[in-house]
Amino acid sequence: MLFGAKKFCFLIAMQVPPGFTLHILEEAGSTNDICLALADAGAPDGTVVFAHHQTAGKGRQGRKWFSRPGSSLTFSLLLRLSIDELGLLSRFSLLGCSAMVDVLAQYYQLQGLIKWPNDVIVHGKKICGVLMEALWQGRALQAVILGMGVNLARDAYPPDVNLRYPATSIESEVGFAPQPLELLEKLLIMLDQTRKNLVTDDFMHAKNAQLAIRGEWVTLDENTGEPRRVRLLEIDQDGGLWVEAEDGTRSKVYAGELSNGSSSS
Ligand code: BT5
Repeated sequence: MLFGAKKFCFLIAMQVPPGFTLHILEEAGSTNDICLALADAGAPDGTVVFAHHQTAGKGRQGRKWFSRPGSSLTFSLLLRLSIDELGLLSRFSLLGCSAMVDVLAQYYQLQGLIKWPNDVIVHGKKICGVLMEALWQGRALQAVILGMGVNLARDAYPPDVNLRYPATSIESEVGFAPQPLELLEKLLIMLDQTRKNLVTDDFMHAKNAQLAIRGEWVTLDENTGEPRRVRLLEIDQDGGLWVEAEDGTRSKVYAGELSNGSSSS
């Protein structure tokens, strides 16, 4: 079994945009894990692993990502960073979110917003999650893996699980569900375009315009055991999030979970 993939399917039902190499799998545990293994074996920038059925999809900190064949898009993209991009690692989750927001606007007339650090929400509900992982050799960054899960149809996630944040799908929002490979093609083109702007100062200004719950009070859980109430200010050039505490002090955070107070799986 190659890299944990059960079956490789070589029927390519989409135009692969220039610069990308697409691996289509019938079934995989986690496309991120397969992409990490391909990166470790020397696969180039632009390698994409797509799975019709992802059986062990993961989020951050060991959380699960739910998906369903035909109703979800699950894929991972391998990026080898240029010298200019190397100092901007923290912008790469935003790259995935930003491309998704732009695809939602351009093709589905939906206003998506970036819920820092790695979600896209529509009408206050999560439609897409991004999982960025890095492959290191000692202190040298070898590759970045950008894994994205998108809810296409209403049944993309089980109705009976208690998610950390309310969820939605493209079908729930616009009345139809795109085909997974159709959306993948749109997203890859957008990821490629957006990546060209990643190194510019304007990138963060543009992302702040897409930031969800900006200016609002939320609960920030930084895994310290003591979640705190903060007001969301803006994302800094380095990808950190400026927040204001109830006593007016400002600080920048680099990891954490924002919620309205309730949480679960
Ligand atoms: C994420 O993590 O949202 C990142 C999800 C990335 C999934 C993709 S699929 C392709 C690639 N291969 C992988 O193995 N992963 C990536 P996080 O912010 O930690 O959120 C995880 C939480 O989202 C879970 O604990 C659930 O509460 C919730 N969740 C799970 N599935 C969901 C879904 N389909 N829609 C909305 N929320 C979901």
